[in-house]
Amino acid sequence: MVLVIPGGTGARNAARAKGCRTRGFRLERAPHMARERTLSIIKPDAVEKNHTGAIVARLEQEGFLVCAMKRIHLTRPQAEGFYAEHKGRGFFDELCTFMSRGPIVVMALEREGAVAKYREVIGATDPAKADANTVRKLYGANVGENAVHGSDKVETAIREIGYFFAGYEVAPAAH
Ligand code: RTP
Ligand code: MG
Repeated sequence: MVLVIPGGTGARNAARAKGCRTRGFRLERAPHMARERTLSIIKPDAVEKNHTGAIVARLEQEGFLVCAMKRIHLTRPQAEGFYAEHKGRGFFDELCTFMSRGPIVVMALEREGAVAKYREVIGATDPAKADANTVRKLYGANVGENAVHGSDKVETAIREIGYFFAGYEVAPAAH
């Protein structure tokens, strides 16, 4: 049987000191979660409603570092380029019209397991199906106007951050 005690030797010794049984168990370090980046967009609907500050505050509370941020107004070709993977789908035209109708706020966010954690915090694409207290449940109107975008994979995040930011514009955590 495997008993995972996070934190390695120090935590393991502390667990033994507290009288935790260790005989018969194999003690292992918890898997390390990598520090990642993800791209966040506060979409035109949420920017129009002045939800930018509340959404950024929520993301910081969830442990994300905002390492790049800017407010921009996409042209329609820029919106089409960003969402090129959806070209040919029924909602593509509507999506690009929506994303270019007003200013957006784009951010590169950093934390451990950023891509999955961010998607957990924003909730399902359709706000009606999103869990309570997720960003889309709180601020989204419908499946199209759903307040925020998030990268779906680490590789996608790298491409999406590069779509909006030059390398020098992304400031990682000071160590
Ligand atoms: P996003 O890329 O914006 O973070 O959203 P997502 O991964 O949750 O959803 P995705 O399938 O990638 O769709 C991209 C965006 O297209 C709009 N959409 N409209 N009318 C519709 O059925 C429909 N489906 C998707 C949404 O704005 C969605 O976030
Ligand atoms: Mg997506």
